[in-house]
Amino acid sequence: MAVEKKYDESSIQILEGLEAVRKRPGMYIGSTDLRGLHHLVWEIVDNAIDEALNGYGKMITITIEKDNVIRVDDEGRGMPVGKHSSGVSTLEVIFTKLHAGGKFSSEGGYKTAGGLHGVGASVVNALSEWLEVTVAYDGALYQMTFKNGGKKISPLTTLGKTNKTGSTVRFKADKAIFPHIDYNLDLIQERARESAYLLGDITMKVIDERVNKTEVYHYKDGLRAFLDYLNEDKTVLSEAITLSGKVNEIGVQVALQYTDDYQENTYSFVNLVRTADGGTHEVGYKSALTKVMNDFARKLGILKDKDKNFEGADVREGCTTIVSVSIPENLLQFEGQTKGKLGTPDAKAAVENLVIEKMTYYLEEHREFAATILKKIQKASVAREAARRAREDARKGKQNGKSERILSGKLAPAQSRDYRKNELFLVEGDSAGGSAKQGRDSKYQAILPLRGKVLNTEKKSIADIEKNEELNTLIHAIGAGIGADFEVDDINYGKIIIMTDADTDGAHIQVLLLTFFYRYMRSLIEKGHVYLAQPPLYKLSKGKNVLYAYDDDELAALMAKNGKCEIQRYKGLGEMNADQLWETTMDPTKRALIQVSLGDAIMAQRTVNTLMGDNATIRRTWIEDHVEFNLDDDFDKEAFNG
Ligand code: 28G
Repeated sequence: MAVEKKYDESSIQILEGLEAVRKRPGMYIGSTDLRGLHHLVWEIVDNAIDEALNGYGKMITITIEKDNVIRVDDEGRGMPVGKHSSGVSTLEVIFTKLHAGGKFSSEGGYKTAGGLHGVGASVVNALSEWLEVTVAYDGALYQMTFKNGGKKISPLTTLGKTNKTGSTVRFKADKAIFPHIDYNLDLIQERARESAYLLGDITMKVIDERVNKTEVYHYKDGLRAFLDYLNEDKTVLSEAITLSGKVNEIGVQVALQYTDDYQENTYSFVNLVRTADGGTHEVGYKSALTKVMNDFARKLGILKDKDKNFEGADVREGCTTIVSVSIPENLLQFEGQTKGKLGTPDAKAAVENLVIEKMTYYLEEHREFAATILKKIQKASVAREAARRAREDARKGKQNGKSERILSGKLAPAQSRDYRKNELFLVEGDSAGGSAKQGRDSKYQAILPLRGKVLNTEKKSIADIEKNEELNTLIHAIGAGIGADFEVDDINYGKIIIMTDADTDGAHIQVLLLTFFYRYMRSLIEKGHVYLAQPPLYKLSKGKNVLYAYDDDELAALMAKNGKCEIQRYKGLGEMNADQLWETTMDPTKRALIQVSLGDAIMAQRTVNTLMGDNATIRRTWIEDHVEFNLDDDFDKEAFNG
């Protein structure tokens, strides 16, 4: 009797645990927006990867089923179905007890950093409308199901016999928790592809049953293949260099390759998970490369005694790098709001020592490569110095009225001097710009119409950018410098709002502007100052009453509610008069802005590289895959590229 009572208590405790997750989902998965929604997928996939890394199962399949149900299959040993010490099955513990799922350090395998908080399967269960786990283990197929945030609805049932082993998890995210449930295939494919590159001989398969698409990712060449993929639309200047080794307890893998781009691209990973905000491993790599290149430049006489060292940015111009480290769980430390930054101090030393040693050796062995790359670095250094002098002049210009001259006739400024309340609207086209100027709240809202196409900053040097009239105006309007000299504290506007038509051209302008901000004013995005305006797609009129719909779902809902009305589809902002534009898109009390995250900007920049890179085949494939939303406005790359 006493024993039974104990089981009761423990099961009550378990349910309370999951209740806590439902009360404060943000504590466990960061947020309940699309990022948080996808976090559910990563949690389950990470467990499957752990099992594969322990040596069981070579294939992991992620399926997006028709009604946004996620299914993950692995070919591992199968989650244990036997009794746990608490009396219930281990399977039940994994899915109902906080922190019990997922990261099983006791097996001594390679542990994934597990995304944000690494809390695993039970959190996914807690945030699901229903979840079903099926295990093939020891000749039999077992199943257990849960609903309403992790309440068990069936005990462990045996479905039949099998000669396989493995686990399958299917779940439907709870709409009471996630306001918008729509999985992003690109994002899931991207993550699966990254994992496959980093894992080497494990296959990741992604199936989207909503659109009948299947992709299989398998790369036996690992990081080298990853680098090929990252640089596939660029012109490379060197072969791929791979460096790897183990320093103390930390495994380090680095792959780098120079291209003729002006941008640097560094991708870092800790235990297979992308560290979007870098951290100590990235710092170690960067300082090592700068040191090695400077030392070698002096050795070859490219830098003389009197010359200053090259800066890190010069050394990395055009260089694509992957830094991947594996760190034992007891040394893992993450920092930052989204825990995307590695804090482990030993990781810096490990990467730094390894790169200094192996890269020096590489340069010694490849003198010709060394000389070519060092000349390129020198050119970058000279150009950067020139741009810096020009910027300093521009800064002085701010005092002597140069900015005012650049902006006059283009910017309709706000009256207020309070940058926190001020908003800068970047508006596509002169006619919409005119309506925006008339309709705005001129106390706090400034309007900058964008006339021509926006320059593709991925392919331009900083000097080219400052010569471009459109971007130069934008730089002066924001008033906080550019590039390494950008000072987010000096901005003239708390919100920079991109307002374009809801068509392909508008999307392209957004993508180009976000790329510019990402490359040259990154902290503007990081600090949350960049937004996208959301103009309505439809106007519904019924007599004197006017309603607006912002997407097709909303249109359908409004039509169902209001019966017969007259419907106008807006082709662009220019079709709205000043009052309508204010009312639907600019009025702070009514509008719905989208705040741009760093992840959005990275996606934008990736899109620009695909659409405007050097490789036409990739571009064609991308357009075929993505440009189905607007077949009527055809995509003109040349016109767009300006
Ligand atoms: C399908 C989607 C996600 C998993 C396994 C396999 C085992 C396991 C998972 O054990 C509990 C704790 C330490 C042993 C381990 C099976 C040993 C023997 C496993 C997954 C028990 C966790 N047989 N496969 N967990 N350990 N796949 N896929 O989650 O003592 S989780």
